[in-house]
Amino acid sequence: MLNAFAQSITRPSEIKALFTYKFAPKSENIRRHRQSLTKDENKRRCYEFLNMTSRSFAAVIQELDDQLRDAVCLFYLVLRGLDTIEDDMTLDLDRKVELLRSFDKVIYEKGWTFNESGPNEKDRELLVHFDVVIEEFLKLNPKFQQVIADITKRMGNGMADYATGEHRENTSVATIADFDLYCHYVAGLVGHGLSDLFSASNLEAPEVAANTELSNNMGLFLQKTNIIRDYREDLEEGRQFWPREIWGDYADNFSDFIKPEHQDQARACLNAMVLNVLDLVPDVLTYMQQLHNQSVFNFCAIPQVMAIATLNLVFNNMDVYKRNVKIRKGEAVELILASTSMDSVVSIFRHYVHEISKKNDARDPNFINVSMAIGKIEQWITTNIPSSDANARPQSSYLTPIIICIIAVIFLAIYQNLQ
Ligand code: IN0
Repeated sequence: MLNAFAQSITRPSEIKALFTYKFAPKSENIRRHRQSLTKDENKRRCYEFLNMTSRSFAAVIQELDDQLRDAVCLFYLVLRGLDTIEDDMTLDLDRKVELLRSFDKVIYEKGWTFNESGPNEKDRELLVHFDVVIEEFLKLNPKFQQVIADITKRMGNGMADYATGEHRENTSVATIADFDLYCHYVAGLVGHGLSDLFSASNLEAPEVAANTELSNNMGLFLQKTNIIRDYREDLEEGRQFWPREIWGDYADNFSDFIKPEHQDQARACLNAMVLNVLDLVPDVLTYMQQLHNQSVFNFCAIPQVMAIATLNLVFNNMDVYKRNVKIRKGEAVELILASTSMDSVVSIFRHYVHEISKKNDARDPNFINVSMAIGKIEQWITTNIPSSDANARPQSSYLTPIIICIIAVIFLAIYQNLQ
């Protein structure tokens, strides 16, 4: 925490946010939730696993209203289990594929545990004690179980198809269509599942689940931003998720981008990848605009504003090819505290898109396309957010001179009368 303060020492608003976040009184939702955990050991262990897998996001899940909290917690843990098997490069391919294609059955198998994960798999413990998760899953309302099982089946089979290279030539994702399909399997389907859970809980309207394209693009926006951010980490682990149809225009080999002699091409390729993600922003904003429940809105908005902040951070940033870049903790906390209304989420997106446009260099081969993508976002905002004009061009911008003229005229008149 201390180095979070150090990182944000020159940014008072982030320091203020870090204090507020640390010492803010816990919400009624969290208090009631914590109360219920004292009486349910097995459920308490599930939320312990959740906190283990992702501290900051776990807090957002626990802020969800009672009708939805447990279903989303277990959905998250089941997906983390599937992810841990997919990511495990030590597992024998046939064993991995068999597990991925049957995981939607595994979650109904009381007592099932798995201790074949590689020793350095981050969430290995989750699978070693997966019987705890299954026990809680089986207590869920069947309508929630059905949604989670359906998504687990489609994602497990999608991951298995990719693991067996059906959509790949050797190790890389070839076309942009492949790239979209892979991101659909590992993140788009999460959007489908969450929208189904939101509607099944009656906290959101059935339309939210009906519009699967929007739900899908909520996931793609997060996944594609992560894939750009994690270039170096993935390269070191022999993984390539950037589509050749994009990077092939800038280099012969995917690893060329870390070589000094390929810097200009590397920069242009990075910005081309960001362009591919910017096109998803209008759908992301349209999805969030349809949400009515405050806890669901916060749950959906926080990862999205983190992603647009990260997209701005990676745009034109050659550090991406050297190391894993991350937004400051202070910046992240400020975003969490600000993502509670559509107006503030829109002004956050507008801020970071504006930052990107300031870095968009006319010598960059993607300059025009990036400008157009930014134009489309600006257009979506002025068309869909009536008040947006308010905070677009501060009223004062053209009113002030008028008011000053009027005051001057009045003074002149008074002065002449006094003469
Ligand atoms: C998520 C998503 C998530 C949240 C809300 C609405 C969504 C709609 C569609 C798709 C995904 C949605 O959010 C988490 C956020 C998260 O875990 N962030 C990490 C940081 C990080 O970079 O990993 C954190 O520690 O804060 C997310 O990234 N994913 C996810 C997984 C399961 C569920 Cl239920 C919701 C992972 C992924 C791959 C993007 C789907």
